[in-house]
Amino acid sequence: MWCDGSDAENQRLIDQMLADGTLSKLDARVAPGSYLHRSHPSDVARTEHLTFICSRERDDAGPTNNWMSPKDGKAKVAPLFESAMKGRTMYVVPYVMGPLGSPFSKVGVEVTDSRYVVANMRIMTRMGKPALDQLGGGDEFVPGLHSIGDLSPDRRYILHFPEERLIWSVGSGYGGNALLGKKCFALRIASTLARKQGWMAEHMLILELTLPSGEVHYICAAFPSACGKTNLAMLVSPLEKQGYKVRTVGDDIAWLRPGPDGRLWAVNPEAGFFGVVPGTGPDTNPNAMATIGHDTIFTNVAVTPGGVPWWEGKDKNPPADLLDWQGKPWDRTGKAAHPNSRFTVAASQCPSISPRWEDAQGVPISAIIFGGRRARVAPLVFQAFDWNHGVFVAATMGSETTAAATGKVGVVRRDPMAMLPFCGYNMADYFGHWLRMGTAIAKPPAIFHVNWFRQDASGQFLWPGFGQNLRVLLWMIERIQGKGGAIETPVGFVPTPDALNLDGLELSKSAIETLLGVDRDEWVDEVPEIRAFFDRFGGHLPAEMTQSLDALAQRLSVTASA
Ligand code: O2Y
Ligand code: MN
Repeated sequence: MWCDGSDAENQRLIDQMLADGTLSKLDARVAPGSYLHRSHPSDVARTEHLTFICSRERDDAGPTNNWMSPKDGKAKVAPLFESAMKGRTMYVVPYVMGPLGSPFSKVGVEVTDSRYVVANMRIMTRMGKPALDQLGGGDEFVPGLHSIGDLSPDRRYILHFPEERLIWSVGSGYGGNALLGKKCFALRIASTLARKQGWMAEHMLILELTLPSGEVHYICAAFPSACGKTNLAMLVSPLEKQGYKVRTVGDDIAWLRPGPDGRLWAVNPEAGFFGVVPGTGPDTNPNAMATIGHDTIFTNVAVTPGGVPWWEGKDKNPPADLLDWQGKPWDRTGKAAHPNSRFTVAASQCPSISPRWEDAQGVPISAIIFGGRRARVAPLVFQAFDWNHGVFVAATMGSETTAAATGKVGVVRRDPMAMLPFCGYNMADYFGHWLRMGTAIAKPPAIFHVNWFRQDASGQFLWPGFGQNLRVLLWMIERIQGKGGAIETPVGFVPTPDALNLDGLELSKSAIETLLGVDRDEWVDEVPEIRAFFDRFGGHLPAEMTQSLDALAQRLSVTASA
């Protein structure tokens, strides 16, 4: 069936899914137009260990990707597709990543045997007739073959063939594994295209910040999971009344390219949000709550028998008769909603969506933020000295694992540019691409690093919460304007305590000192860890990366003797 993306077609698919139990309708009074899907209990998240880059040379996938040769990948996985769709309908889903009509958009075609995937792709991309119209008579599209197979993790593979610009996915119907436009195309395949064509496919939110003067800045930010990316993308400005407005352009992926004005310009290739539900509440993310108040597909949340969805963090009062994410009566001990339960919703429903979110030319980027979750070491914010230093900061960014992600707490995982699972080629070559891009952008964005998760000695978070992050963004803008006060430290420029607007926050002097502190001994300990991380890349690592590390070590030792 060739999907045209129309409302009528979508309604037919939804009716079929309601009939066969793939979806259930939620209470039309509290969640109008919304549905619940329960995935197979063994198919609840992206599966990095089953995700492969199938380049001819192993070296082109690099040490951080799983690799198979294209020949081996096809020989292993083609048999899993054999007869997999027998008795099912095969849906042909043409889609556009990027605003319709934009010269920077790209077309994909996903062939799938999952109606749920079709319904999600319709929200997450510009799907159906508009995609065929955009393709016109051309043949430049990224093909993707997807079957849920038998959903067994033993017969699950997500393969990317960057040299053919091809995606194969079998054995999963979930999120990043199955909605091929998202991580598979817009990051892994797109990153290889971008490298060849001189642009960048990045795992970044895009936000718009308007100042009382009317001056508008666009900021990209890359964080590993569980660092508040969606919350920052949809931040409610605590200073809205004073004229500081925040709007959302994208929450997950940015395609960036140098513009004719020498700046870096970004488009959000996606049309929707596939966000984590638990933790989303009226206090943490009111914009997300309003966005998902209607016409939303929920996957793996809890629900009352009457169809009211619920998840941890929605409110403090779980309904008495709740069914957990697997549809069993909730025993009130474990999690009611799966920790990776998701909402799929059109970006156009977001109250904070920017009027320019579908601008065909994109938006000009003033700053790029990288961040991680560190109890110590990284200060609240610092600015890189220049582009190349920013690339080093991004390439070495680390985040402490949370129990949900790995089962181990507090282990530092290096996740360069938050792209570790999403870079479609050798990550060291990717650092090289970033460095080259610096020479192609006459007016590069300033680069910053943030850490909202710094703790005091007793393990309490020092920063009062995501809602206050605007204060840090405003310091960045002042730096860009050549104003914000800063001191030079071995790791970068850190705000002087009076340069941050902390009015109204009850932060003690010592808390501010710790938040902005750069502890030499802690950073000295980072150096060999970063060196060991870099060693993994062997001869592919650009010399600039080791030079930046040596320079950091040098600045730290100068500080020591000073
Ligand atoms: O588990 C999944 O399949 C979803 S992963 C995901 C979804 C939306 C945005 N980002 C991510 C991610 O893993 O970075
Ligand atoms: Mn993501």
